[in-house]
Amino acid sequence: MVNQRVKPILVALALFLGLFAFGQRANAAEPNYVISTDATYAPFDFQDKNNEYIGIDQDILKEVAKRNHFTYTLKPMSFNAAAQMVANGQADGIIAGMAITDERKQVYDVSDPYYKTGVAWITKKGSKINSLSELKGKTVALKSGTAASNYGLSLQKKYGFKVKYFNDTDTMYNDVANGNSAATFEDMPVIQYAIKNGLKLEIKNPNNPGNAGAYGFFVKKGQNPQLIADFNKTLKEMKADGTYQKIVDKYLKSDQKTFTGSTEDNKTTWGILKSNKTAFFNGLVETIELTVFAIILASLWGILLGTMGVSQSKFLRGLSNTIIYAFRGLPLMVLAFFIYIGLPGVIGTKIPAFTAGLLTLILNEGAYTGAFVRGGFEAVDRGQMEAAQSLGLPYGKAMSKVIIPQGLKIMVPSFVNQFIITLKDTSILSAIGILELTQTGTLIVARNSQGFRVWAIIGIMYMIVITLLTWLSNWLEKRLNK
Ligand code: ASN
Repeated sequence: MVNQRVKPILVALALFLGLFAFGQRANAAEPNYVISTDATYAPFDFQDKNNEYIGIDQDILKEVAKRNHFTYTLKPMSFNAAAQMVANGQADGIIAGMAITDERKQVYDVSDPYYKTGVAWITKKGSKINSLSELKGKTVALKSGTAASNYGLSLQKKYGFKVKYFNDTDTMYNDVANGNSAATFEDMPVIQYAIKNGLKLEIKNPNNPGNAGAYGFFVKKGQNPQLIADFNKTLKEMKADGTYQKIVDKYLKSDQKTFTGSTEDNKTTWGILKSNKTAFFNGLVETIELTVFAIILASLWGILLGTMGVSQSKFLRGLSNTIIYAFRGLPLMVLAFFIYIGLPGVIGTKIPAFTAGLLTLILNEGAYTGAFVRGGFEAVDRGQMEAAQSLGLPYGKAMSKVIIPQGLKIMVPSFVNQFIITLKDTSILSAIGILELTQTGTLIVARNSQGFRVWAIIGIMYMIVITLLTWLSNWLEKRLNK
């Protein structure tokens, strides 16, 4: 598994260096479809207590795949990123409680509608705000990229509220429930389900949803017509043979806890740890894998950049400076989105999330490493190089025998620092749906609403890994300084 993941990194690095011929060979077609989804959108898309994706959407999709003999890889992430993945060709289709709108029809092809929706406006339970005009000057929480948020925005001028964006529905709900935002806009079936399951919010327009419409399954325009045809055919069959109704009833006629586990499991820290042990463990492994690969590859890349930065060639120095300047200047998340969501649309090759995340870390951390490696070499006394050369050592030998060993010693504390930063930076990659520790935490909180306990557990897990990493680095440092 690891090999398969690392190989595309090398290919992607080659792509970045302009060796496009390399990239073409890696362009093997996926044997199955890639379908993106919203990571937390109950009752349509959410995780059960065994971390399996379930919900009305997921059950329909499973049935479509089964009846049409295809397999698929599911990519759960924020809705906004999930939709962009399809628009950019990173995913073949999206099922995410996604409303059919005219704007979306310009970018996507869409299936027949499969579920009725409309936009609700929502406040905290018992809030005295009863009309939209009372929102003047107050803050409204919206979820990036959604139809409900566009609807909210269309009312903003008229009612004079401020807006604040979230990436997922649960965090947005919490912001209103905690009283930070005065209201929010979200789809009627989604908020109704959450309230039924105990969320302390209130719908202000229960009988009068905005932009009434329906959900559909989307693919990129002009691509995968077969997938749409399969979906429509199966949807019709399922409506006729009762499967569709069974799926809907399964979720709407029972409590969310039936799927996500008892409150007992979720109430105590021990219960949370026990009932989510596999998820925590897998998240931890993913974080460690990302960190280890990133540390090794970014260090190698950084040492190369730093060495280029002190070389005799003006061209290599310029190149090193430019690369360091560019990748140090880019925020990590922008780089991750660029590689994962932007690049595939241009090069026509899907990049797995892990590969994209690792490449992001290598480029970003490598640039920082390059900068301190260059500085470390420069810090070695100039006289050392002159002395080595006057003793007859050629430049290369003088570098490898005299300058590099001394420079490396100077750099050791910076390396240790960079390793720890790399570990912490892996959490940003949760934005592209990598199921590392932070994303694991987000999904568990979405299920049990125990933010304090879950984030405390996740925080402690990071601290343990950071402590181990620091010990290891200190040990290495001592050995190097002997
Ligand atoms: N209901 C949203 C939309 O149609 C999608 C979502 O939030 N999962 O834009």
